[in-house]
Amino acid sequence: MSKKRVAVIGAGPSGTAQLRAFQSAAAKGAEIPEIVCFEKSSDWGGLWNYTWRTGLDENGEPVHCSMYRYLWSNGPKECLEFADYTFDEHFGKGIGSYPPRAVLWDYIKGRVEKANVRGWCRFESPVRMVNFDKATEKFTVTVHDLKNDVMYDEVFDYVICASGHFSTPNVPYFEGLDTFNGRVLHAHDFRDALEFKGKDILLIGRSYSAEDIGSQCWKYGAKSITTSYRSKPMSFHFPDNWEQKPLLTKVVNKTAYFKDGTSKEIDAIILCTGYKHFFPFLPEELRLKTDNRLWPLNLYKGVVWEGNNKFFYLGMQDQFFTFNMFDAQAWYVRDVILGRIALPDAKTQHDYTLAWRAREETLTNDESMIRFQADYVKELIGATDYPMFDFEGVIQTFLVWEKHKHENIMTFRDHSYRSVMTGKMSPLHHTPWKDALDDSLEAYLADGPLDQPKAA
Ligand code: FAD
Ligand code: NA7
Repeated sequence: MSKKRVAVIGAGPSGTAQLRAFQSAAAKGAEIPEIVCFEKSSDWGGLWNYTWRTGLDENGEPVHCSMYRYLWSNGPKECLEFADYTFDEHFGKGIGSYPPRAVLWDYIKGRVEKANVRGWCRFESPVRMVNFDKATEKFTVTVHDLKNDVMYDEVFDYVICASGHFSTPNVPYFEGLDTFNGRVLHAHDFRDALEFKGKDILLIGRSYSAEDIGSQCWKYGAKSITTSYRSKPMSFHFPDNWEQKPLLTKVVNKTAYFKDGTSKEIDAIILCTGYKHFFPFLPEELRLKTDNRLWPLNLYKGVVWEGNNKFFYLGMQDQFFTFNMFDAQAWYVRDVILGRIALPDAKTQHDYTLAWRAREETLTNDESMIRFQADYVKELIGATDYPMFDFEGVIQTFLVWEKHKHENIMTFRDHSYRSVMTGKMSPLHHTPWKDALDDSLEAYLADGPLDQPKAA
């Protein structure tokens, strides 16, 4: 009998977790299917694979990357650590708790390089469509080989969608934007905070992007930062040149007007208004439709598409847990495909997701949300051979992270935490975050501060 075939769409942290999950089963002697991972860009790492490009890429594809220069981890690395590949193993020494993007990208790549699974990936190969044939119970995946500009179809038994959901911007309209005499962009297209040095900037939104892009711009010398919220203000103590306003109502020339009747002169507007789950390569019956939340519906165990149990999604939830949650999901999906986990009937699946949704709707604060996601990840790990870890330890680290952010949003990254995987305390980084202008891997891993490039 010919080998079963599995298609993975996307080689970001979720897709590469899936590759590692299958490889680890094979390393323990299991018979595994043939795995093909289609990745639209030319390298793996997903959002962590930075590009200076915005708009369309070198192949005319929408740029996937939403990350920017100088991005440092926004949570402690001890909360996202892989349980089967620690930071200490990768770097050969302890490193600080909030590494810059390049350092985390290196870590993500290190595990799959060690697993030797790059040969399973086809790069510059966006998936254009997936169709399921009810008669044969197989998927036809249509792929665009960008290097040779050839479209082709291949047949698979299972498809795993790991294409991410922080790439297609949600871009609301505000009156006057079309005649605003300054720069308007979405967070997705933000790249270099130095562009806003000396400028008065307005950010719309109150979540991670607004908080972090505002902080970047503050660090690199913006004159003032104004954040404008729809629901409620952020609860941090911001520096004196950062103020919070209710929602923008309109812009006239360079004046922004807010719901409370106040106004402010501004040079640039950055829409930190989140992202859309967007799957233009999927037919209606396989397409997940959700906003950014902890419990999207129609996914049994958060991963199995209830409408077709041979189709899976990874990483579609809003995220406190990231890399190790993607691992838990990937290991679970692997074990469904390997027949190690039997799925219940459709009603039981749906009742299960509704029960989690009901609990999700009772969550009132960050701690309850973190505990919710921790319970979910723990449940998945409990069903597989992914190494179980100390969840209460990670939850406590998240809570101290929150406390540090509330003490001072500009210094929280100067703290360090203990790894629940190794039991070791991470060292303090050699330079306070606000003074570390060089975000390179070399600068971060050096034993002391390197000569810093002058911010232009
Ligand atoms: P992605 O990283 O988005 O990867 C998806 C991959 O799928 C990409 O490589 C893409 O090219 C590919 N793809 C998409 N469509 C197709 C297609 N049709 N065919 C083939 N390939 C396709 N998390 C943290 O833990 N810490 C942080 O500090 C942090 N900071 C963040 C900052 C920003 C600005 C953003 C946007 C997110 C941040 N995140 C952070 C969360 C982030 O979502 C995860 O860390 C992680 O990147 C999600 O992995 P993923 O593989 O699910 O998706
Ligand atoms: P999020 O966390 O999904 O937040 C989106 C924000 O955008 C949130 O504050 C929303 O306000 C706001 N929003 C959305 N639509 C509007 C409109 N129409 N008007 C005003 N404000 C709006 O996205 P982020 O980009 O911040 O974070 C995504 C990931 O990037 C995250 O995982 C980080 O790790 C990095 P609301 O709060 O609903 O009032």
